[in-house]
This record gives sequence, structure tokens and C-alpha cells, in this order.
Amino acid sequence: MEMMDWLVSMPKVELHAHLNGSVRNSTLLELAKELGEKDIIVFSEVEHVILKNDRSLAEVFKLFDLIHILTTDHATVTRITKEVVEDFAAENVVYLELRTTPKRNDARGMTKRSYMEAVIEGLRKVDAVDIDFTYTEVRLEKKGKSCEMGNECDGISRKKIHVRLLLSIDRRETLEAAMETVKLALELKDFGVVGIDLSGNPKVGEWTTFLPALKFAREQGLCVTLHCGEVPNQEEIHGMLDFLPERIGHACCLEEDAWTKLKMSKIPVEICLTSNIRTNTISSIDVHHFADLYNTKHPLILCTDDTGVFSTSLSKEYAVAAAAFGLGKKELFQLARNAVEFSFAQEQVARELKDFFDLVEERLS
Ligand code: 6MZ
Repeated sequence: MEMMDWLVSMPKVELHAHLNGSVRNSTLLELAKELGEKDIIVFSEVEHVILKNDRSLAEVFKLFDLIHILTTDHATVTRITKEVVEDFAAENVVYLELRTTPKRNDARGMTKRSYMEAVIEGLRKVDAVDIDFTYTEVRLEKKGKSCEMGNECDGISRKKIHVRLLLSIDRRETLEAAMETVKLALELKDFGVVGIDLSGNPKVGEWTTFLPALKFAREQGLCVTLHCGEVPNQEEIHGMLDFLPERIGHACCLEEDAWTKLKMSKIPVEICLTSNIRTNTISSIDVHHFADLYNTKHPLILCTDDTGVFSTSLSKEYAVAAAAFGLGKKELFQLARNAVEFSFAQEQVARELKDFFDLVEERLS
């Protein structure tokens, strides 16, 4: 089997994927055409923005503003959620932690809550594969039916994906808006919400604005992951590491003392190779900190960040790691399996996933 086919067939775990960054280009173009016909945007002006491949970090955030114009109504949020989950499942992602920023949009009659309801509706609409996003509910629904996970490796059973949600706080928001997001996450715990993420343009705002909301989330039993070190702001990086989040994303621009602190802390790092290279956050793959973390056995997870914006997939991220750092199939499989350990899923889901990886490994060996 070709390496890429093998990587697609390997079960994988995705822990850092932004919903609006993972929308198919074809869907974005279709939505842009519709808005163009309604004279809300000028299609010819946005087409090349959508299709452009190399973007600086600043351009990425401009693109997100455009994507949000295209996707912000309830039906579209539902549609993109379904598509994104089905796309990940199609490449044998068996556990997906999908993150998204609940948005309020008065013009569309959208509240943060109704936005999330539209996301959850998208999960309900997934039909290309079996999906579990509310553990108890699915157990009851599936009583009597086979609950075995499916994967291309056995060629028989239907694929199954577990999906959990992280609610993102955008660095542009106020503390009040962030608090609303955390409270919403707590209300939606039974619908698969397991944690909070802090993201958005790293050059905007102060992360300390959100500390009370992040502390509250933690007190209430939600897991926290922070975008940390996408730009070289050492004071912020130290503060974030001292907070001891359950995971951090990126960890690109850490100077020596912060790097030592990270290593000591053992905080798992969500690594997004293509994203870091495309945005020039890391100058080239051979100097990427993946190598150091991997060689010193620091907990890490390969992730996509934004499959749409960076034209990637989780299988491609594994292929990039394989080519750049000389990892063989055994190491890649282990990397995917280890990711289960760092997910925010309930113990029972993690156990089911580990059993599944063991079963597939036996068949592959
Ligand atoms: C920081 C990022 C990001 O939440 O609207 N986002 N934040 N760094 C990144 N690296 C490139 N990629 C995506 O998805 C889009 C939002 O996710 C965050 C940004 O806040 C962006 O607006 P949702 O579904």
C-alpha cells in the first residue's frame, strides 16, 4: 500500500481543528456565489482570496472575517458542521475534538446559544458515518444495535466517529462575552462540550483579560487549551504556562527559559505543521520544534488547525511528519494512538478508542 493510502486508512485522533477554518473550498465558493447574487459581496473580489494558498498570519485572520460573513446563518453553520465531521470521518479520524467560537449576530437573530444549537444540529445530521457526540444518549439510542467502531481496515463495518466540542473564546472578545461562552459550555456539557479554547489573532488583546473566565471554566470541571506562542510574546507565554492548561496549541515562539518551563510542565502540545509553515510562524520544517518534542518524548499531538484555510488533512500532516522527521509506520501509528491519552473525552470513550487502536494494530501487524 502506498504510504498516503496507508496514512488515510490508519485510525487517527484530531484535537485541534477550528470549525470555520475547516470548511471545504467548494462550499465557501458556493456560499460566496450566493451572496454575490444577492449583492452582499462581490464574488470576483473574494474568489481569489478563498483560493489563495500562501497566507501570512495577518492574512489568515482577514480570511476568517470573510469566512464568517459567508457562514453566519444557522442553516449554514449546520451544513458546515456536518460536512467537516464527515470529511474527517472519511479519512478515518475516529475521535474529533472540534472547536468553534460561539457567535452573536443580532442582524441574523443569532445568539451564542442558537449558534451552538446550529452546530449540534449539524452533528445530528451526520449520516455518512455513525457518530457519537453525547455519550449517554448514544448508548441508549444504540441499544440492540452493534456499537463496534468501523474503519476501512476491516472493510465491513460502518465507520464511526466520536465528536466532542470545545468552545473558543476569541481574543477580540470582552471578559463578559467570554464568560457567556464558558457558561454556555457548561449548559451544553450533555451535548458533547468538553472544554474551552482561547484563540484568535495572537497580536490582538491581552490573554489576562480572559483569566477569570478560564479560571471559572476550570473550577467547573471544563478542560482548557490555549493558543500559546504563535507570536514571540514571552510574558504571555510564561503566564499561560504558569496557568497549567490541560493542553496548549502551537508553542512556536518560546525562548529558552519558556521552553524549559514547557518541558518541565509536560503540558501536551497540539502541533500544526502545515499551519506553522504556511503562516511563516516557523521558517522551515527542518527547524520545527516537533523534532525536539518528539525526541524528548514530550506529549504531543499532530493536528490540522484549519484544513480548509491551509488545504491540508490529518493524513497529510502525518505524511509531512513522516517525510520531514523520518518516522516509520510503527512510530506514526503510535503517535496517533497516544493522542487518545491527551483528549478531553471521558474515560469510557478513551478506553473504547484504545481498544480499537489495539485491534487495528493486531490486524495491521
Ligand atoms: C489562532 C485561530 C487560528 O471558531 O469561527 N483560529 N486562532 N491561530 C490560528 N492559527 C492559524 N486558526 C483559527 O473558527 C475560526 C476561528 O478560529 C480561530 C480564529 O479565532 C478564527 O476566527 P470558528 O469556528
